[in-house]
Amino acid sequence: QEYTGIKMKVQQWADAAKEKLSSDLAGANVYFVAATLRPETMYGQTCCFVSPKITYGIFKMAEGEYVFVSDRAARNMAFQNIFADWGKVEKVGELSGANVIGTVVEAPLSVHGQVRILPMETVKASKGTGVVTCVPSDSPDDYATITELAKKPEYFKIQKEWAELEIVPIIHTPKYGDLVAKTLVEQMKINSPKDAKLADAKEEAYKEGFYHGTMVIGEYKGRPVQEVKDLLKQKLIDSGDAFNYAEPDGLVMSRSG
Ligand code: ZZB
Repeated sequence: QEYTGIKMKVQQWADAAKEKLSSDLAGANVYFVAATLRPETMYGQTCCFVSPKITYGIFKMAEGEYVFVSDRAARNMAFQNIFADWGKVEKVGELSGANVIGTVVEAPLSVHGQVRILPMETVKASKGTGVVTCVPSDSPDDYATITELAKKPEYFKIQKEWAELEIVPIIHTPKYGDLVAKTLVEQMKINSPKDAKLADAKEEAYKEGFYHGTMVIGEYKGRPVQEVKDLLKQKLIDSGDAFNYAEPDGLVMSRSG
């Protein structure tokens, strides 16, 4: 699977994270790296999800530069020229997802500029980096989760307004309009982030967005998603805001996941 790793630079750590981090990391650049298949949707990021149940590591990428990802992702990254020394993983810290909720990060290309780290219970430790950027306009899972978070902020130990950033249209499709994920979640009567129908909604959103979607924002406004997906990915890579991150499929990886 070939992902784009989006670098979301920490602006302000949550208090619980600050207490646990070593002081030499305080002045360094730390990036939450979100693995995405849809770089063309980055304009619509409204938060970034981690699992409160996963323990993440902070790994050295270059001098003064660190990434916040799962251990499993770090092991993969070490063999993709993402870290300084081939095959070598240098872990400098460890934090549970629960400790970083509320952290403020930069969201490259997003109309919102900065967003919060929020909890998502359905993040899988066995896929990507364990960090998932939230695009509720085009990802049904994200729409269902952000809706739930805004409904029960006390339960999730967040501030309600962190989950209420405006959902702006990114891609128009003839079938589902400008907010594909919202439309699908409503049409399919999905009421929970754990609803099994989300798998079908995701499949449908991928297909419609890719084959029939047109950008309604950004420098490629008016152009088909199919034409601009790779251009936007390259733009993020060229600006230093992203890198390619691949992972092998199949038995070996799923066992070690
Ligand atoms: C932003 C985004 C915008 C995404 C969108 C999707 C959509 P797949 O297809 O199963 O490989 N993701 C990444 N890692 C995880 C994880 N560990 N656990 C749960 N979800 C994860 O899934 C790849 C997509 O699932 C990624 O692309 C990421 O969300 C999420 F508009 O990034 B995406 C219709 C989907 N639209």
